[in-house]
Amino acid sequence: MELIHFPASATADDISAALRTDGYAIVDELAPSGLMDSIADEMAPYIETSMFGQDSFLGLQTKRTGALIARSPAARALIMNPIALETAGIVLRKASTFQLHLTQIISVHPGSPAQKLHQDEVAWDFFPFPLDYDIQCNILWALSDYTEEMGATRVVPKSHLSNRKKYDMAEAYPAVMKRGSALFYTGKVFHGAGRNRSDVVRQAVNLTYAVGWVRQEENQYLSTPLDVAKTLPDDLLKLMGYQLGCFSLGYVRDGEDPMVAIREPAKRETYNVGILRDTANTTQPHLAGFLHDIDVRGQQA
Ligand SMILES: O=C(O)CCC(=O)C(=O)O
Ligand SMILES: [Fe+2]
Repeated sequence: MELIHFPASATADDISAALRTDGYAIVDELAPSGLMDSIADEMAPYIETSMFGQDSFLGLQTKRTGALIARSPAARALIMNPIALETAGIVLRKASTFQLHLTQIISVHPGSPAQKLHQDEVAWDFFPFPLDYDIQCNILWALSDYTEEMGATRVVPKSHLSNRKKYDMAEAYPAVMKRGSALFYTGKVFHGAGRNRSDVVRQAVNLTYAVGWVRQEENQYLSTPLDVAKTLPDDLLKLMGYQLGCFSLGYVRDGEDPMVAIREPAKRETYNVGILRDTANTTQPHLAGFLHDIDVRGQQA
């Protein structure tokens, strides 16, 4: 069996529909190769000095290199890829906000055995999230080509649809793809790095988005020093978590939006449930119900 591929012209609707039915989608050569070159160049010294994993799950012969926003200006463009963001917005639409969960280059060295098949959402304390609520939308962007011999990530199609917790490697298929291609997958689908039986390093840029009400796996506030954060555009800062989740999550000072840590606003405001109105009216009846009898200063109910 071959995994399903989409051309780079695929829409976020196409990709999110595949995530719903199959739990994954491969989009061929979605990122320009020049952008992948820049990320590889900027990250090379950090990859060089990164540590190998300390357990066989993370990979004794696999390096993980993070803090891409601080270390690689080019990676910021990949994080803000419009199709990636639009897809994450659809997959995570049941939450009032979504955010960047982690940035990480995964380098699977020759000789590395296959990684145990797993669901990425176990990161949240193995909490059994409902099958119909997506917590995260993941992307592995191929930084090297991705062949089966090199340890292409293996995916178990449709494994996000059931509560079954164990799959055989024979049920997982390799996401063979060219450099710059993107493997999208949900937090529920079983997958794992393949065995690298080649003599080259298999590399991917793992960028994950998650709903705004969970703890981020990579601490975005400490990974990007404040003086670097102050040079970043608002849309990237919001994605990193410099925005209120739901209506009060992540506030600073006197109930204020965390963006005040970056730039002093023209007008000071406290958190308020009014910011839910946009999302509540569309996809979230439970929020609309909560809001209907609440007055917000300066806003019509
Ligand atoms: O590197 C890969 O192919 C997948 C890695 C992975 O699934 C993980 O570390 O959670
Ligand atoms: Fe994973």
